[in-house]
Amino acid sequence: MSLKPIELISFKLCPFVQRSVITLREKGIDYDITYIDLRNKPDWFLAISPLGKVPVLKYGDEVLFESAVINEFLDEVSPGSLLADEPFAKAIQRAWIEYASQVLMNQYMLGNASSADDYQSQLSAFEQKLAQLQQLLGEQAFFSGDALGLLDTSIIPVFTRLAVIKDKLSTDLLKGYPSLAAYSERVLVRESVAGSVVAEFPELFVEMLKGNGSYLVSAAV
Ligand SMILES: N[C@@H](CCC(=O)N[C@@H](CS)C(=O)NCC(=O)O)C(=O)O
Repeated sequence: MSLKPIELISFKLCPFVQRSVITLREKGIDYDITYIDLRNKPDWFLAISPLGKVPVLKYGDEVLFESAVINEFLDEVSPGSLLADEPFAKAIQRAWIEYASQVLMNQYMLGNASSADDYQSQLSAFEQKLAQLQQLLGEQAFFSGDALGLLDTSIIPVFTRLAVIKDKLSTDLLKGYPSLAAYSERVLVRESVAGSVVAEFPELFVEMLKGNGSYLVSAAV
């Protein structure tokens, strides 16, 4: 199947866009990427994005939004599949992809918590999710099973950010989760993942946390 030109509208720090970039790269699909500033959204972007959110995928003259939907579309129009075949197994993967969105939101709230109390309550919610994720992973190499799938492309942005928090802020939030730490090492070195964020991502990410008055940065907890 020949594809129409693909352009992904992105914000350099957005984990939801990163999901789609990983998917594009895992599937070997050619794409262009256009970065916008979410604090100053261009009119052309507001005209095509129903919720004013990235990612938006331009497919020829048409427009698609919502990262999980974009990823399934990309998966369907390219060879091979990153989702399970069997309907129930596929449904479970979709359910956990939705769950992964909640983990990303939780991680955002944790990073941007500005008081010790808020940080602690976000941390306990985040750790509950890490425990559930570790249980879900079990002995598997990937959340999707033996091979990386859409569930992985949806959750990996969490690990990209945890690695920056560890390297730049000396806080290892995966310390009590050895299987997740091993998973993180396994996936972050993949070309599709390493190339899914801009080279200056770690600095930009820490700058954003600082700008939001992050307790994680100020207390170097
Ligand atoms: N459910 C959406 C979430 C996308 C989202 O929240 N994007 C954020 C940036 S990471 C955004 O564009 N926010 C702009 C705004 O809310 O004004 C998806 O999965 O694509």
